[in-house]
Amino acid sequence: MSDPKSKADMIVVSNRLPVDHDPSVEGGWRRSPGGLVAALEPVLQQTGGAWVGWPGTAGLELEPFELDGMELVPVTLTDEDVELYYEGFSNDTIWPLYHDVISPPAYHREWWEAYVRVNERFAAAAASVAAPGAVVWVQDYQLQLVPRLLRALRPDVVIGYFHHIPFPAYGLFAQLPWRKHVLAGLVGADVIGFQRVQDAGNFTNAVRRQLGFETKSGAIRVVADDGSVRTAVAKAYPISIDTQLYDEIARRPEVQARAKEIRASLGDPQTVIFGVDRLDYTKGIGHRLKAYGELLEEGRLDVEHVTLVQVASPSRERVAAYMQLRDEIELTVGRINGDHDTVGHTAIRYLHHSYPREEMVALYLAADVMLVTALRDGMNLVAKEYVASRIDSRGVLVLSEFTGAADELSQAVKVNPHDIDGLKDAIMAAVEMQPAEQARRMRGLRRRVRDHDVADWSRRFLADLDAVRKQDA
Ligand code: GDG
Repeated sequence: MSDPKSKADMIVVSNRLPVDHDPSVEGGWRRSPGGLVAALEPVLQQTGGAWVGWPGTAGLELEPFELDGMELVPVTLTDEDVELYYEGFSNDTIWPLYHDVISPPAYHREWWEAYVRVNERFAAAAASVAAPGAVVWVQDYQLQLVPRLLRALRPDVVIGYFHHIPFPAYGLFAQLPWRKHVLAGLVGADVIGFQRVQDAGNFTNAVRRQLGFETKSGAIRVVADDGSVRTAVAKAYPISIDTQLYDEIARRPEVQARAKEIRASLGDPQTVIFGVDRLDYTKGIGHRLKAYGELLEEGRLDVEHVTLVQVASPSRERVAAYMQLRDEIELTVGRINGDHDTVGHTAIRYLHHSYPREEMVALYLAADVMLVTALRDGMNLVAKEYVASRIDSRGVLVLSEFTGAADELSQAVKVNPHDIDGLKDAIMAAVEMQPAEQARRMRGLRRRVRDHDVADWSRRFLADLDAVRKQDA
């Protein structure tokens, strides 16, 4: 990669750029949707900042370029990097380990070597674009080594890191053969952000036990190889959504009309239950189907009056655990539908697709009950999007206590998805909840997502980084 034209004072580093290379669309770039982009784009545009990331196509070598007031700095990944660093170490080692080993993590030395190599490449790209004293914000578990590598290259910059997924309890984290390297990578940052207080606690505990550093209420005394000492801070910054945008989309007449159309196309059942997740074993889709299937079996729910719509968006389709999960889910859906469908009514409308955001909001508006039954989830934005879309203050959110969102969304119907009987009772309580009670809970939930949106999240994180910068200066 050649040196970018100009240096930036604010830089975001993430596995993916906020745009995907796609020669079939005009201009050659398709914007990735999502909260992170929505939150950070205005900040980068104001500061003339840069975004370092992979453009989403293996082998693509591109010079840095400008898009909508941001400098985009593409990092090249070969086919082999994608297989070993991304699908391998990131998604088949770290992802299952950090989600409480719901699926067994695989530990392969050549995956780790690729992870180190690619993290070095990201750190070098960030170092080349950073102005003196710049603020660099690294995102997520694919890049845990970047803070330390970047600090070695550029001791002048202020480094933040945000971890979007859970940080596991010590007894699980300790399995990782490269645990010391990963922790040393992360404490290279000045501020290390987590979704939940519990994640930050698990992290500082691991740092104490593996690196021997003293920690006190989130402040970590980091001792470098040369004996010099600095302080890093580990703290919770629960991420959120662009609440205003969901509210606005839900008010559009065409979206409300579409919600009615969806219900009609399902045969206008009394109750529409809805789930939407990436097809991932962390999301508890199988547990949800089991509970729903038993309720139909026992006659507590009747297929003439209720339908479950399950959107499972395709995800990580080249990783073996995901292929197996898809087979299991589709077998279960087929069985339940085979047992309970009538000619006019279906028990589960299963959709293995991705939909535009407007369609998602229409589905949120069409859903009387929203099921979020993750076995482990950093935050879970679907829960917040459902609440933000319910401008009518109706609908019931059933929410797993193992999501970050459960810390904030206290008026949801909380469940332990491992407890199938408890989950069944929670679904029934949601189906039978009176409108007044729905409204009371939904108003409280809406207040929370209105007052804490994604802009508030990035403001809080960046304010803490700015305080470090001022201190250094
Ligand atoms: C990770 C952490 C944390 C899904 N299907 C479609 C679609 N989506 C959108 C949802 C939501 C997003 O994808 C999924 O976000 P989640 O938070 O629910 O889950 P992860 O993808 O696992 O995200 C998670 C998050 O990072 C942020 O820090 O909350 O814990 O695992 O926005 O709406 N969007 C569209 N069509 C789909 O079919 N348009």
